[in-house]
Amino acid sequence: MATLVFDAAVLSRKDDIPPQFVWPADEAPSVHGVEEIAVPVVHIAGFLAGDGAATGGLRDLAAACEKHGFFQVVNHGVDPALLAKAYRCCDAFYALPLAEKQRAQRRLGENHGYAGSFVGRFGSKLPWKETMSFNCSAAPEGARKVVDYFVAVLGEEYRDMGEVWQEYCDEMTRLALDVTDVLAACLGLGRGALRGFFAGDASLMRLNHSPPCQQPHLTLGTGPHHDPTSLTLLHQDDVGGLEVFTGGAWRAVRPRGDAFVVNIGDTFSALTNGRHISCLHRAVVNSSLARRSLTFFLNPQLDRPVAPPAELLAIDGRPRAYPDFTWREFLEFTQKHYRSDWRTLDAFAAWINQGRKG
Ligand SMILES: *[C@@H]1O[C@H](CO)[C@@H](O)[C@H](O)[C@H]1NC(C)=O
Ligand SMILES: *[C@@H]1O[C@H](CO)[C@@H](O)[C@H](O)[C@H]1NC(C)=O
Ligand SMILES: O=C(O)CCC(=O)C(=O)O
Repeated sequence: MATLVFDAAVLSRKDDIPPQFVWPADEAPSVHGVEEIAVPVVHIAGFLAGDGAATGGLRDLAAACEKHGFFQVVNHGVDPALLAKAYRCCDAFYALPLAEKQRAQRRLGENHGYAGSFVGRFGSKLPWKETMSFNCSAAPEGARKVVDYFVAVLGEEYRDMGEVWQEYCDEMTRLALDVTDVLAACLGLGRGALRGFFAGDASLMRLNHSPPCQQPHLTLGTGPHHDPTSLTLLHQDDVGGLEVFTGGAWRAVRPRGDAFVVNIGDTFSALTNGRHISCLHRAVVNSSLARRSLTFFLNPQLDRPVAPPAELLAIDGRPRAYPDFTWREFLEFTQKHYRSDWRTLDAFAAWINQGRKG
């Protein structure tokens, strides 16, 4: 298979983008732009303090989770200085010469490392971006995981960068678990009802960088997909570009510096017996500005059975929507059998129900 190397500095100046990056007309972004989506904004600190105004918004939030699974969180307690530091580290990493970034090269079948050359990806429609991904976990043995990873793959000079991402990931896990409390309330469960499910989490952090693109309407920074993961906390820079497919149309999520965009992933949807929805989303690119987004994916421990809490099934009264599975199995399924699209969870459930063959 031919290796195409994603060299941001070269590609961003090309008047005609290589054909591998050209998406079919029915998937390419509209030249006219799209309408914005108004998603609920949850005040995390207020909710945790039991503030009536914050908890009053839960009805809108529950409705959004049952319709498309996207919302934003503010008053989330993440220090703006940490976020600024994270973007500086993101820029510093992507500004490195290609060969330096490739020292962290992500290998086929792995979920961590630098990906800029898209060897072995499903399909030929390549996203206009480079990514750097790494594991993180709030489990005691995960406390130094991020720093250790940066030092191990890139060297001692990257310890400070690793420290920033360690701190950022620690904050993301804290915030993601706070968000599970809000979602538990939406589901009629007690506070903390979903936290235990994520003990010993196998979470993932990904830094996305889409350089400027001279033909932004032919390509996508991130193709349409569902997140197979549990909860995604995304911060996009002020260039914007994140879009959600809901009500039969793509809609843009306007960037908001003080907010994280949260979306429900397939695994969380299964945990709620299908009550909360995982929705198709993508990102478009810009002709004059590089676009960056920082995505944190909360995942349970690899071998913990994903099954709705008994209390939820009792409230819900509906039969089980999905068979029991583990995150390890689902992750492997998305890596080996099936790219993440809108049918992944159903295809996976069918594969389990047919005896996990193939
Ligand atoms: C990262 O986590 C995945 C599972 O979530 C695991 O398969 C992989 O080996 C881990 N990699 C590192 C470098 O810790
Ligand atoms: C690029 O970003 C700027 C600033 O956010 C915006 O005004 C412009 O419309 C964007 N262009 C494209 C092609 O997305
Ligand atoms: O490019 C983006 O900001 C979207 C990222 C995303 O959806 C993902 O990494 O799953």
